[in-house]
Amino acid sequence: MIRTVPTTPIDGQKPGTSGLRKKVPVYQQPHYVENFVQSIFDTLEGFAGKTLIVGGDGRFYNREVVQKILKMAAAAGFGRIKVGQGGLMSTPAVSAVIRKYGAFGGIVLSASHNPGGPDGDFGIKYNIGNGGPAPEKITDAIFARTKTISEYKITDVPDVDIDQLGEAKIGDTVVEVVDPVSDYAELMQKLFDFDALSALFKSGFTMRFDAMSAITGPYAKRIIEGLLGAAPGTVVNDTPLPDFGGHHPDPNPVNAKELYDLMMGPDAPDFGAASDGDGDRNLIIGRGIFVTPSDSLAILAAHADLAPGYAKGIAGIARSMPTSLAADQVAKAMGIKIYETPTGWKFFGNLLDAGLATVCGEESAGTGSNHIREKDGVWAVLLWLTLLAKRRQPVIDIVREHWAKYGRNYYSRHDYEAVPTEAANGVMEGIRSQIPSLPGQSFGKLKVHSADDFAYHDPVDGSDSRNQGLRILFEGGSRAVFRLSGTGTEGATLRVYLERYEPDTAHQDIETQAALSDVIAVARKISGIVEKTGMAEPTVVT
Ligand code: VG1
Ligand code: CO
Repeated sequence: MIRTVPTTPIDGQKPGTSGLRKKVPVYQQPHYVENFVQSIFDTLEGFAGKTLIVGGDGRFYNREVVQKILKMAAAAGFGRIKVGQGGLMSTPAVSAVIRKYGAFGGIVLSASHNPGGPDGDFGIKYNIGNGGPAPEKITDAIFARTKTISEYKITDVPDVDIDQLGEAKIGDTVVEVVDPVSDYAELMQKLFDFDALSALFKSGFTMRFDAMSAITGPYAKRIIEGLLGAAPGTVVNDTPLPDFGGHHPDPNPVNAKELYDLMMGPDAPDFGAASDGDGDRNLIIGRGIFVTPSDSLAILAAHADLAPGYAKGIAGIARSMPTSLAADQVAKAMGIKIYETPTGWKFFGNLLDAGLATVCGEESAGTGSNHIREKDGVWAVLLWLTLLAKRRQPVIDIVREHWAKYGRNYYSRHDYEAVPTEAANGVMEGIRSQIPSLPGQSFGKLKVHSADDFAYHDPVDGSDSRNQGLRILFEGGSRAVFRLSGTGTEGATLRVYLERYEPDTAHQDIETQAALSDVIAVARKISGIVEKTGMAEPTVVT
Protein backbone atom coordinates (compact mmCIF):
# COMPACT_ATOMS: atom_id res chain seq x y z
CA MET A 1 0.00 0.00 0.00
CA ILE A 2 2.97 2.32 0.49
CA ARG A 3 3.83 4.33 -2.57
CA THR A 4 7.21 6.02 -2.98
CA VAL A 5 6.86 9.25 -4.95
CA PRO A 6 9.88 10.91 -6.56
CA THR A 7 10.13 14.62 -5.86
CA THR A 8 12.58 17.51 -6.11
CA PRO A 9 13.45 20.13 -3.49
CA ILE A 10 11.22 23.21 -3.28
CA ASP A 11 12.79 26.52 -2.37
CA GLY A 12 12.02 28.45 0.77
CA GLN A 13 10.74 25.75 3.11
CA LYS A 14 12.48 27.38 6.05
CA PRO A 15 10.50 27.37 9.30
CA GLY A 16 10.28 30.83 10.89
CA THR A 17 9.40 32.01 14.38
CA SER A 18 6.72 29.34 14.60
CA GLY A 19 6.70 26.74 11.84
CA LEU A 20 6.54 27.07 8.06
CA ARG A 21 3.99 29.70 7.06
CA LYS A 22 3.11 30.42 3.46
CA LYS A 23 0.17 31.60 1.42
CA VAL A 24 -2.39 28.87 0.77
CA PRO A 25 -1.68 28.81 -3.01
CA VAL A 26 1.99 28.16 -2.22
CA TYR A 27 0.98 25.25 0.01
CA GLN A 28 -1.34 23.95 -2.71
CA GLN A 29 1.51 23.43 -5.17
CA PRO A 30 2.16 19.79 -6.02
CA HIS A 31 4.37 18.04 -3.44
CA TYR A 32 4.67 21.17 -1.27
CA VAL A 33 3.06 19.67 1.84
CA GLU A 34 4.50 16.22 1.16
CA ASN A 35 8.07 17.50 0.80
CA PHE A 36 7.91 19.38 4.07
CA VAL A 37 6.20 16.62 6.05
CA GLN A 38 8.62 13.98 4.72
CA SER A 39 11.51 16.29 5.64
CA ILE A 40 10.18 16.40 9.20
CA PHE A 41 9.98 12.60 9.38
CA ASP A 42 13.40 12.18 7.73
CA THR A 43 14.91 14.42 10.41
CA LEU A 44 13.44 12.49 13.34
CA GLU A 45 14.71 9.21 14.71
CA GLY A 46 13.17 6.43 16.73
CA PHE A 47 9.47 7.02 16.20
CA ALA A 48 8.59 3.60 14.78
CA GLY A 49 5.49 2.32 16.55
CA LYS A 50 5.16 5.53 18.58
CA THR A 51 2.32 8.05 18.78
CA LEU A 52 1.92 11.24 16.76
CA ILE A 53 -0.65 13.92 17.59
CA VAL A 54 -2.20 15.86 14.71
CA GLY A 55 -4.52 18.84 14.83
CA GLY A 56 -5.11 22.21 13.29
CA ASP A 57 -7.02 25.43 13.73
CA GLY A 58 -9.56 24.57 11.05
CA ARG A 59 -8.40 27.12 8.54
CA PHE A 60 -8.80 26.63 4.80
CA TYR A 61 -6.82 23.58 3.56
CA ASN A 62 -6.70 22.06 7.07
CA ARG A 63 -8.72 18.98 6.17
CA GLU A 64 -6.74 18.19 3.02
CA VAL A 65 -3.41 18.47 4.82
CA VAL A 66 -4.62 16.32 7.71
CA GLN A 67 -5.36 13.50 5.25
CA LYS A 68 -1.92 13.79 3.66
CA ILE A 69 -0.26 13.67 7.07
CA LEU A 70 -2.26 10.65 8.24
CA LYS A 71 -1.26 8.72 5.12
CA MET A 72 2.37 9.80 5.29
CA ALA A 73 2.75 9.21 9.04
CA ALA A 74 1.37 5.71 8.56
CA ALA A 75 3.85 5.13 5.72
CA ALA A 76 6.66 6.43 7.92
CA GLY A 77 5.83 3.84 10.58
CA PHE A 78 4.12 5.66 13.45
CA GLY A 79 2.12 3.18 15.52
CA ARG A 80 -0.75 5.45 16.45
CA ILE A 81 -1.97 8.83 15.32
CA LYS A 82 -4.34 10.80 17.51
CA VAL A 83 -6.12 13.39 15.40
CA GLY A 84 -8.66 15.91 16.64
CA GLN A 85 -12.22 15.42 15.42
CA GLY A 86 -12.73 17.34 12.19
CA GLY A 87 -8.94 17.79 12.06
CA LEU A 88 -9.28 20.37 14.82
CA MET A 89 -7.13 20.88 17.90
CA SER A 90 -5.78 24.10 19.38
CA THR A 91 -2.02 24.56 19.71
CA PRO A 92 -2.11 24.40 23.54
CA ALA A 93 -4.31 21.30 23.37
CA VAL A 94 -1.86 19.55 21.02
CA SER A 95 0.87 20.32 23.53
CA ALA A 96 -1.25 19.02 26.41
CA VAL A 97 -2.17 15.83 24.54
CA ILE A 98 1.44 15.11 23.52
CA ARG A 99 2.44 15.33 27.18
CA LYS A 100 -0.51 13.42 28.60
CA TYR A 101 -0.02 10.40 26.35
CA GLY A 102 3.77 10.55 26.16
CA ALA A 103 3.54 10.92 22.39
CA PHE A 104 6.68 11.10 20.27
CA GLY A 105 5.60 14.47 18.92
CA GLY A 106 2.87 16.34 17.15
CA ILE A 107 2.08 18.33 14.05
CA VAL A 108 0.12 21.55 14.36
CA LEU A 109 -1.57 22.89 11.26
CA SER A 110 -1.93 26.60 11.66
CA ALA A 111 -0.65 29.96 10.62
CA SER A 112 -1.97 31.18 13.95
CA HIS A 113 -2.65 34.93 13.91
CA ASN A 114 -2.21 35.18 10.13
CA PRO A 115 -5.44 35.55 8.12
CA GLY A 116 -7.04 32.40 6.68
CA GLY A 117 -9.11 31.49 3.61
CA PRO A 118 -8.12 30.52 0.04
CA ASP A 119 -5.88 33.59 -0.28
CA GLY A 120 -4.84 33.57 3.35
CA ASP A 121 -2.02 31.73 5.04
CA PHE A 122 -1.38 28.15 6.02
CA GLY A 123 1.26 26.69 8.31
CA ILE A 124 2.81 23.47 9.54
CA LYS A 125 4.73 23.20 12.78
CA TYR A 126 6.38 20.21 14.39
CA ASN A 127 6.32 19.82 18.17
CA ILE A 128 8.62 17.51 20.08
CA GLY A 129 7.93 15.06 22.90
CA ASN A 130 7.88 17.70 25.63
CA GLY A 131 4.90 19.23 23.82
CA GLY A 132 6.76 22.31 22.65
CA PRO A 133 7.78 23.67 19.26
CA ALA A 134 10.87 22.00 17.86
CA PRO A 135 14.00 23.93 18.82
CA GLU A 136 16.15 25.59 16.16
CA LYS A 137 18.50 22.60 15.97
CA ILE A 138 15.62 20.51 14.63
CA THR A 139 13.98 23.17 12.45
CA ASP A 140 17.37 23.85 10.85
CA ALA A 141 17.77 20.14 10.14
CA ILE A 142 14.28 19.97 8.63
CA PHE A 143 15.10 22.91 6.38
CA ALA A 144 18.37 21.29 5.33
CA ARG A 145 16.47 18.12 4.45
CA THR A 146 13.97 20.06 2.26
CA LYS A 147 16.96 21.06 0.12
CA THR A 148 18.02 17.48 -0.65
CA ILE A 149 14.77 15.53 -0.59
CA SER A 150 14.25 13.21 -3.56
CA GLU A 151 11.22 11.11 -2.60
CA TYR A 152 8.42 10.79 -0.11
CA LYS A 153 6.30 7.89 1.08
CA ILE A 154 2.53 7.86 1.29
CA THR A 155 -0.02 5.09 1.82
CA ASP A 156 -2.49 4.60 -0.98
CA VAL A 157 -5.76 4.44 0.93
CA PRO A 158 -9.04 6.35 0.80
CA ASP A 159 -9.41 9.34 3.11
CA VAL A 160 -9.97 8.51 6.77
CA ASP A 161 -13.29 9.67 8.26
CA ILE A 162 -12.03 12.29 10.69
CA ASP A 163 -15.49 13.45 11.73
CA GLN A 164 -16.49 10.37 13.70
CA LEU A 165 -14.84 9.68 17.05
CA GLY A 166 -13.21 6.26 17.16
CA GLU A 167 -10.42 4.22 15.66
CA ALA A 168 -9.54 3.21 12.13
CA LYS A 169 -6.44 1.63 10.65
CA ILE A 170 -4.09 2.55 7.87
CA GLY A 171 -2.03 -0.61 7.45
CA ASP A 172 -0.62 -1.30 10.92
CA THR A 173 -1.10 2.25 12.11
CA VAL A 174 -4.08 3.05 14.32
CA VAL A 175 -5.73 6.36 13.56
CA GLU A 176 -7.72 7.55 16.55
CA VAL A 177 -10.13 10.43 16.11
CA VAL A 178 -10.35 12.15 19.49
CA ASP A 179 -12.44 14.88 21.06
CA PRO A 180 -10.08 17.87 20.83
CA VAL A 181 -11.36 19.53 24.02
CA SER A 182 -11.67 16.88 26.74
CA ASP A 183 -8.01 16.23 27.62
CA TYR A 184 -7.37 19.96 27.67
CA ALA A 185 -10.41 20.71 29.83
CA GLU A 186 -9.32 18.01 32.27
CA LEU A 187 -5.90 19.66 32.60
CA MET A 188 -7.48 23.05 33.28
CA GLN A 189 -9.59 21.47 36.04
CA LYS A 190 -6.39 20.28 37.70
CA LEU A 191 -4.79 23.73 37.61
CA PHE A 192 -7.72 25.93 38.57
CA ASP A 193 -10.43 25.90 41.22
CA PHE A 194 -13.51 25.51 39.04
CA ASP A 195 -15.84 25.82 42.03
CA ALA A 196 -14.44 29.24 42.89
CA LEU A 197 -14.71 30.35 39.26
CA SER A 198 -18.29 29.07 38.99
CA ALA A 199 -19.12 31.01 42.15
CA LEU A 200 -17.81 34.15 40.49
CA PHE A 201 -20.22 33.73 37.57
CA LYS A 202 -23.06 32.82 39.96
CA SER A 203 -22.51 36.10 41.78
CA GLY A 204 -23.47 37.97 38.60
CA PHE A 205 -20.04 38.48 37.07
CA THR A 206 -20.30 38.97 33.31
CA MET A 207 -17.83 38.41 30.52
CA ARG A 208 -17.45 38.19 26.77
CA PHE A 209 -15.04 35.80 25.11
CA ASP A 210 -14.55 36.44 21.39
CA ALA A 211 -13.20 33.31 19.69
CA MET A 212 -12.98 35.23 16.39
CA SER A 213 -14.38 32.23 14.48
CA ALA A 214 -11.17 30.36 15.18
CA ILE A 215 -10.22 27.32 17.21
CA THR A 216 -10.88 28.46 20.79
CA GLY A 217 -14.65 28.55 20.27
CA PRO A 218 -15.27 24.91 21.25
CA TYR A 219 -12.82 25.17 24.17
CA ALA A 220 -14.22 28.39 25.59
CA LYS A 221 -17.79 27.24 25.08
CA ARG A 222 -17.27 23.95 26.91
CA ILE A 223 -15.14 25.40 29.71
CA ILE A 224 -16.50 28.89 30.34
CA GLU A 225 -20.15 28.38 29.55
CA GLY A 226 -20.35 24.62 30.17
CA LEU A 227 -18.16 23.89 33.18
CA LEU A 228 -18.12 27.34 34.80
CA GLY A 229 -21.73 28.21 34.12
CA ALA A 230 -21.24 31.57 32.42
CA ALA A 231 -24.40 32.77 30.70
CA PRO A 232 -25.11 31.33 27.25
CA GLY A 233 -23.83 33.81 24.69
CA THR A 234 -20.77 34.70 26.79
CA VAL A 235 -18.62 33.08 24.08
CA VAL A 236 -19.18 34.68 20.69
CA ASN A 237 -17.94 33.74 17.20
CA ASP A 238 -17.53 30.27 18.63
CA THR A 239 -17.57 28.15 15.46
CA PRO A 240 -14.19 27.64 13.79
CA LEU A 241 -14.57 28.63 10.12
CA PRO A 242 -12.13 28.04 7.24
CA ASP A 243 -11.82 31.79 6.64
CA PHE A 244 -12.42 32.77 10.28
CA GLY A 245 -15.61 34.43 9.09
CA GLY A 246 -13.50 37.24 7.71
CA HIS A 247 -11.98 37.94 11.12
CA HIS A 248 -8.28 38.52 11.38
CA PRO A 249 -7.73 36.39 14.46
CA ASP A 250 -4.79 38.34 15.83
CA PRO A 251 -6.28 39.35 19.15
CA ASN A 252 -5.31 42.95 19.63
CA PRO A 253 -7.50 46.02 20.09
CA VAL A 254 -7.31 46.72 16.34
CA ASN A 255 -8.43 43.31 15.06
CA ALA A 256 -10.76 42.56 17.95
CA LYS A 257 -12.36 45.96 17.55
CA GLU A 258 -15.89 44.79 18.23
CA LEU A 259 -14.86 43.44 21.61
CA TYR A 260 -12.72 46.47 22.31
CA ASP A 261 -15.55 48.89 21.55
CA LEU A 262 -17.93 46.90 23.72
CA MET A 263 -15.48 46.97 26.62
CA MET A 264 -14.97 50.72 26.31
CA GLY A 265 -18.72 51.42 26.07
CA PRO A 266 -21.56 51.79 28.55
CA ASP A 267 -22.75 48.18 28.21
CA ALA A 268 -19.40 46.56 28.90
CA PRO A 269 -19.41 43.31 30.84
CA ASP A 270 -16.93 42.94 33.71
CA PHE A 271 -14.31 41.19 31.64
CA GLY A 272 -13.46 40.72 27.97
CA ALA A 273 -11.08 38.28 26.31
CA ALA A 274 -10.24 36.99 22.86
CA SER A 275 -7.90 34.43 21.37
CA ASP A 276 -6.14 33.90 18.07
CA GLY A 277 -6.39 31.44 15.18
CA ASP A 278 -4.80 28.49 16.96
CA GLY A 279 -5.79 29.37 20.52
CA ASP A 280 -2.43 30.14 22.05
CA ARG A 281 -2.79 33.90 22.44
CA ASN A 282 -5.01 35.96 24.69
CA LEU A 283 -6.33 39.47 24.69
CA ILE A 284 -7.44 40.80 28.06
CA ILE A 285 -9.69 43.84 28.37
CA GLY A 286 -11.39 45.10 31.48
CA ARG A 287 -14.26 47.52 31.52
CA GLY A 288 -12.64 50.69 30.23
CA ILE A 289 -9.10 49.32 30.09
CA PHE A 290 -7.03 47.31 27.66
CA VAL A 291 -4.40 45.34 29.56
CA THR A 292 -1.18 45.19 27.55
CA PRO A 293 0.08 41.62 27.24
CA SER A 294 3.29 42.67 28.99
CA ASP A 295 1.32 44.01 31.96
CA SER A 296 -0.87 40.94 31.90
CA LEU A 297 2.20 38.70 32.17
CA ALA A 298 3.47 40.71 35.14
CA ILE A 299 0.10 40.70 36.90
CA LEU A 300 -0.49 36.99 36.33
CA ALA A 301 3.01 36.10 37.52
CA ALA A 302 2.49 38.15 40.66
CA HIS A 303 -0.73 36.26 41.45
CA ALA A 304 -0.24 32.80 39.96
CA ASP A 305 -0.13 31.27 43.43
CA LEU A 306 -3.86 31.97 43.81
CA ALA A 307 -4.50 29.01 41.49
CA PRO A 308 -4.13 25.51 42.98
CA GLY A 309 -1.75 24.52 40.18
CA TYR A 310 0.77 27.12 41.36
CA ALA A 311 -0.01 27.20 45.08
CA LYS A 312 3.63 26.51 45.90
CA GLY A 313 4.70 29.65 44.08
CA ILE A 314 6.63 30.10 40.87
CA ALA A 315 10.27 29.34 40.28
CA GLY A 316 11.03 32.04 37.75
CA ILE A 317 9.57 34.16 34.97
CA ALA A 318 10.67 34.16 31.35
CA ARG A 319 9.79 36.78 28.77
CA SER A 320 10.79 37.38 25.19
CA MET A 321 13.26 40.22 24.75
CA PRO A 322 10.81 42.73 23.20
CA THR A 323 8.27 42.11 26.00
CA SER A 324 8.22 44.99 28.47
CA LEU A 325 10.22 45.00 31.66
CA ALA A 326 7.05 44.94 33.81
CA ALA A 327 7.62 41.27 34.64
CA ASP A 328 11.19 42.06 35.70
CA GLN A 329 9.82 44.34 38.42
CA VAL A 330 7.66 41.50 39.72
CA ALA A 331 10.50 38.98 39.63
CA LYS A 332 12.71 41.40 41.52
CA ALA A 333 10.07 41.94 44.22
CA MET A 334 9.46 38.19 44.51
CA GLY A 335 13.15 37.40 44.64
CA ILE A 336 12.99 35.04 41.68
CA LYS A 337 14.88 35.01 38.40
CA ILE A 338 13.74 36.60 35.16
CA TYR A 339 14.91 35.12 31.86
CA GLU A 340 15.05 37.11 28.63
CA THR A 341 14.78 35.00 25.50
CA PRO A 342 14.45 35.64 21.77
CA THR A 343 10.96 35.93 20.29
CA GLY A 344 9.13 32.64 19.82
CA TRP A 345 7.82 30.10 22.31
CA LYS A 346 10.42 27.50 21.33
CA PHE A 347 12.97 29.36 23.44
CA PHE A 348 10.99 28.83 26.65
CA GLY A 349 10.95 25.03 26.35
CA ASN A 350 14.31 24.34 27.96
CA LEU A 351 13.69 26.79 30.83
CA LEU A 352 10.35 25.13 31.56
CA ASP A 353 11.75 21.60 31.26
CA ALA A 354 14.57 22.46 33.64
CA GLY A 355 12.19 23.99 36.16
CA LEU A 356 13.92 27.37 35.95
CA ALA A 357 10.82 29.26 34.84
CA THR A 358 7.19 28.57 35.69
CA VAL A 359 5.40 31.43 33.92
CA CYS A 360 6.36 32.78 30.48
CA GLY A 361 5.06 35.49 28.20
CA GLU A 362 5.45 37.55 25.08
CA GLU A 363 4.32 41.05 24.21
CA SER A 364 2.35 39.59 21.30
CA ALA A 365 -0.36 38.35 23.66
CA GLY A 366 1.12 35.00 24.56
CA THR A 367 1.15 33.84 28.16
CA GLY A 368 1.61 30.38 29.55
CA SER A 369 3.23 28.19 32.14
CA ASN A 370 4.92 24.88 32.77
CA HIS A 371 1.59 23.03 32.41
CA ILE A 372 2.36 22.62 28.69
CA ARG A 373 5.07 23.85 26.31
CA GLU A 374 3.04 26.32 24.28
CA LYS A 375 1.43 29.59 25.16
CA ASP A 376 -2.18 29.16 26.13
CA GLY A 377 -5.03 31.61 25.56
CA VAL A 378 -7.77 29.94 27.60
CA TRP A 379 -5.33 29.25 30.45
CA ALA A 380 -4.54 32.97 30.69
CA VAL A 381 -8.25 33.75 30.82
CA LEU A 382 -8.77 31.21 33.62
CA LEU A 383 -5.88 32.66 35.61
CA TRP A 384 -7.36 36.14 35.20
CA LEU A 385 -10.73 34.80 36.36
CA THR A 386 -8.97 33.27 39.38
CA LEU A 387 -7.58 36.66 40.28
CA LEU A 388 -10.93 38.35 39.73
CA ALA A 389 -12.73 35.71 41.80
CA LYS A 390 -10.34 36.31 44.65
CA ARG A 391 -10.16 40.09 44.53
CA ARG A 392 -13.72 40.89 43.40
CA GLN A 393 -12.44 44.17 42.01
CA PRO A 394 -12.75 45.69 38.54
CA VAL A 395 -9.84 44.90 36.21
CA ILE A 396 -8.96 48.57 36.03
CA ASP A 397 -8.39 48.76 39.80
CA ILE A 398 -6.21 45.67 39.76
CA VAL A 399 -4.07 47.13 36.98
CA ARG A 400 -3.79 50.54 38.66
CA GLU A 401 -2.79 48.95 41.95
CA HIS A 402 -0.17 46.95 40.10
CA TRP A 403 1.28 50.10 38.56
CA ALA A 404 1.27 51.87 41.91
CA LYS A 405 3.25 49.04 43.43
CA TYR A 406 5.69 48.24 40.63
CA GLY A 407 5.61 51.27 38.36
CA ARG A 408 4.03 51.42 34.92
CA ASN A 409 5.79 50.28 31.78
CA TYR A 410 4.10 52.22 28.99
CA TYR A 411 4.32 49.96 25.98
CA SER A 412 3.39 49.91 22.32
CA ARG A 413 4.32 47.97 19.21
CA HIS A 414 4.38 49.62 15.80
CA ASP A 415 4.22 47.22 12.87
CA TYR A 416 5.25 48.19 9.35
CA GLU A 417 3.77 45.44 7.21
CA ALA A 418 4.46 44.29 3.64
CA VAL A 419 7.63 46.35 3.40
CA PRO A 420 9.85 45.41 0.42
CA THR A 421 12.48 43.06 1.84
CA GLU A 422 15.39 45.24 0.73
CA ALA A 423 13.98 48.33 2.38
CA ALA A 424 13.34 46.43 5.60
CA ASN A 425 16.86 45.01 5.59
CA GLY A 426 18.14 48.52 4.91
CA VAL A 427 16.42 49.82 8.03
CA MET A 428 17.92 47.04 10.14
CA GLU A 429 21.41 47.46 8.66
CA GLY A 430 21.23 51.21 9.19
CA ILE A 431 20.52 50.78 12.88
CA ARG A 432 23.03 47.96 13.27
CA SER A 433 25.80 50.15 11.89
CA GLN A 434 25.09 52.81 14.53
CA ILE A 435 25.13 50.43 17.48
CA PRO A 436 28.78 50.96 18.47
CA SER A 437 28.40 54.75 18.50
CA LEU A 438 24.97 55.07 20.17
CA PRO A 439 25.84 54.59 23.85
CA GLY A 440 26.30 57.96 25.53
CA GLN A 441 24.50 59.90 22.80
CA SER A 442 21.59 62.10 23.82
CA PHE A 443 18.40 62.67 21.85
CA GLY A 444 16.45 65.40 23.57
CA LYS A 445 15.72 64.11 27.06
CA LEU A 446 16.72 60.57 26.21
CA LYS A 447 20.28 59.38 26.67
CA VAL A 448 21.32 56.03 25.24
CA HIS A 449 22.61 53.74 27.93
CA SER A 450 23.48 50.79 25.71
CA ALA A 451 22.66 49.24 22.38
CA ASP A 452 23.16 45.76 20.98
CA ASP A 453 22.13 43.07 18.55
CA PHE A 454 20.37 40.67 20.90
CA ALA A 455 21.94 37.25 21.23
CA TYR A 456 20.73 34.50 23.53
CA HIS A 457 22.77 31.89 25.28
CA ASP A 458 20.49 29.08 26.40
CA PRO A 459 21.50 28.32 30.00
CA VAL A 460 20.19 24.76 29.73
CA ASP A 461 21.58 23.36 26.49
CA GLY A 462 24.29 25.96 25.92
CA SER A 463 23.11 26.82 22.39
CA ASP A 464 23.51 30.34 21.03
CA SER A 465 21.00 32.27 18.91
CA ARG A 466 22.19 35.49 17.31
CA ASN A 467 20.57 38.40 15.44
CA GLN A 468 17.41 38.28 17.50
CA GLY A 469 16.58 41.98 17.38
CA LEU A 470 18.27 45.34 17.81
CA ARG A 471 17.95 46.92 21.23
CA ILE A 472 18.46 50.51 22.21
CA LEU A 473 18.23 51.02 25.95
CA PHE A 474 17.93 54.49 27.36
CA GLU A 475 18.78 55.68 30.83
CA GLY A 476 15.72 55.48 33.11
CA GLY A 477 14.36 52.28 31.60
CA SER A 478 12.99 53.39 28.23
CA ARG A 479 13.69 51.10 25.26
CA ALA A 480 13.30 50.89 21.52
CA VAL A 481 13.62 47.47 19.92
CA PHE A 482 13.62 46.61 16.22
CA ARG A 483 13.09 43.22 14.65
CA LEU A 484 11.97 41.59 11.47
CA SER A 485 8.95 39.35 11.83
CA GLY A 486 9.50 35.65 11.28
CA THR A 487 5.84 34.77 10.70
CA GLY A 488 4.82 37.11 7.88
CA THR A 489 4.24 35.84 4.36
CA GLU A 490 4.25 39.05 2.35
CA GLY A 491 7.45 41.06 1.92
CA ALA A 492 8.90 41.88 5.32
CA THR A 493 7.24 43.11 8.48
CA LEU A 494 9.26 45.46 10.65
CA ARG A 495 8.31 45.49 14.29
CA VAL A 496 9.26 48.44 16.45
CA TYR A 497 8.72 47.93 20.18
CA LEU A 498 8.59 51.02 22.36
CA GLU A 499 8.67 51.28 26.10
CA ARG A 500 8.99 53.81 28.90
CA TYR A 501 9.08 53.20 32.63
CA GLU A 502 7.07 55.49 34.92
CA PRO A 503 7.26 54.84 38.66
CA ASP A 504 5.34 57.98 39.67
CA THR A 505 1.58 57.36 40.11
CA ALA A 506 0.92 61.00 39.25
CA HIS A 507 2.13 60.25 35.70
CA GLN A 508 0.63 56.83 35.13
CA ASP A 509 -2.53 57.94 33.39
CA ILE A 510 -1.22 59.36 30.13
CA GLU A 511 -2.50 58.07 26.79
CA THR A 512 0.03 55.45 25.67
CA GLN A 513 1.18 56.97 22.36
CA ALA A 514 1.53 60.37 24.00
CA ALA A 515 3.47 58.89 26.89
CA LEU A 516 5.82 57.25 24.41
CA SER A 517 6.13 60.17 22.00
CA ASP A 518 9.76 60.91 22.84
CA VAL A 519 10.84 57.30 22.43
CA ILE A 520 8.84 57.03 19.19
CA ALA A 521 10.53 60.14 17.79
CA VAL A 522 14.01 58.87 18.64
CA ALA A 523 13.25 55.43 17.23
CA ARG A 524 12.16 57.02 13.96
CA LYS A 525 15.20 59.25 13.86
CA ILE A 526 17.76 56.52 14.51
CA SER A 527 16.11 54.02 12.16
CA GLY A 528 15.18 56.41 9.35
CA ILE A 529 12.18 54.12 8.97
CA VAL A 530 9.90 56.73 7.39
CA GLU A 531 12.40 57.67 4.68
CA LYS A 532 13.61 54.14 4.02
CA THR A 533 10.18 52.50 3.79
CA GLY A 534 8.26 55.47 2.42
CA MET A 535 5.65 54.80 5.10
CA ALA A 536 4.73 57.88 7.09
CA GLU A 537 2.95 55.81 9.73
CA PRO A 538 3.00 52.17 10.86
CA THR A 539 0.37 49.81 9.46
CA VAL A 540 -0.77 48.62 12.87
CA VAL A 541 -0.27 50.21 16.27
CA THR A 542 -1.03 48.05 19.28
C1 VG1 B 1 5.01 36.64 16.20
C2 VG1 B 1 5.14 37.22 17.60
C3 VG1 B 1 5.82 36.23 18.52
C4 VG1 B 1 5.05 34.90 18.50
C5 VG1 B 1 4.91 34.42 17.07
C6 VG1 B 1 4.05 33.19 16.98
O1 VG1 B 1 6.29 36.40 15.67
O2 VG1 B 1 5.85 38.43 17.57
O3 VG1 B 1 5.87 36.76 19.81
O4 VG1 B 1 5.74 33.93 19.25
O5 VG1 B 1 4.30 35.42 16.26
O6 VG1 B 1 2.80 33.42 17.56
P1 VG1 B 1 7.02 37.40 14.64
O7 VG1 B 1 8.28 36.70 14.26
O8 VG1 B 1 6.08 37.62 13.50
O9 VG1 B 1 7.24 38.66 15.39
V1 VG1 B 1 1.48 32.61 17.02
O10 VG1 B 1 0.27 32.82 18.11
O11 VG1 B 1 1.20 33.45 15.56
O12 VG1 B 1 1.97 31.08 16.73
CO1 CO C 1 -1.16 31.55 17.80
